[in-house]
Amino acid sequence: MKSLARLAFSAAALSASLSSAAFAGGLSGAPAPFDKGGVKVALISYISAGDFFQAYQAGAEAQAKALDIDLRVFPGRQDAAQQREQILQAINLGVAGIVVDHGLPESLSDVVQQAVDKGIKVVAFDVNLNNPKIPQVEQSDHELAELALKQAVKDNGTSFKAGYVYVAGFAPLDRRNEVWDKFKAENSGVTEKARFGNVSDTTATSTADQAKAALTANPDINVVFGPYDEFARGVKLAAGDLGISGKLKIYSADVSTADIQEITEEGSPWVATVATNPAVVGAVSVRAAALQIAGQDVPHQITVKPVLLTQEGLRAAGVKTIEDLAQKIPEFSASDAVTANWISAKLF
Ligand code: SR1
Repeated sequence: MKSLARLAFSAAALSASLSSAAFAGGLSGAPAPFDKGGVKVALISYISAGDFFQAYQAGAEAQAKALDIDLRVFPGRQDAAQQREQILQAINLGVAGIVVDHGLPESLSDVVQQAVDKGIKVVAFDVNLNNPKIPQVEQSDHELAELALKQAVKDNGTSFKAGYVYVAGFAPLDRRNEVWDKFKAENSGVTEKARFGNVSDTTATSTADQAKAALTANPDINVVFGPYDEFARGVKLAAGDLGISGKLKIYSADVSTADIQEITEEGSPWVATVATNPAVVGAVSVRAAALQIAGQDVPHQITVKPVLLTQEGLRAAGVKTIEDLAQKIPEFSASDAVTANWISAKLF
């Protein structure tokens, strides 16, 4: 309930701040078809549960509203067959653009090719569709993992016993995993004692169950690298239940208002995360579709850079919410990726 209220508030705030750019019947001074308005775009997600994906959707909706786009949101339920079906439904709806948010490339490539062949402009966020006509949006996952691990070394030195949370097959997690593999190869004092993880509609609680077993079997683990906020939440929950929060340090990816509360609370083992504002990433994805629909150039690789957020830094700056971050860190209020003079990209 609390998180629903928070989401509603964020979405309303985003929409309110953007709505002045659009008016019924299109955008003044925009290229066709945005001068007439009502351009249909589909947002087709593989995962909808969790703070990251809800905020990403809220940002996409806010940017769509500012562009007078009729955004059709297809909720993801980690179901590859359903996501394929939704892409076919979007094609039949006559959308001008499709944003594909996560998913399994092997079950998507032929249907997205059908969309491209029909002239529909497709954008991929965190799913490798390997198609020269489809721009790829990502959060610079290599840099994200490097920043988190650099902080882990700063705090713990180059010798520690690690727990690692990973599920293969998700593009951002696979890219972060490449950095973890390299990091271990370069730091012989770091031992991966346990690997676990789960991605589902209950990622945090399922990961907590696995973390409990892993931490109990390996009481010498003192660092956990869990580069997804739902993973970090699960490990923190397990550490609390086992009474070992004081001897563990968790390094993650992503941030939300709820995450900030968990990171900064007294005695929290979650000491750092590296993150973008997911609402900004959602807005960038919609802009990439809009620019293509308007016939304007879009780079093939679109990156929204993440920022290191430490427990110490958040506490010292008195940061309590994502809105606080947006006030203090320019990258959290807007990205200059894929903008144009007819697009309002300022979110907060
Ligand atoms: C299951 S993949 C989860 C990741 O997707 C997005 O890239 C977020 O950063 C999250 O960590």
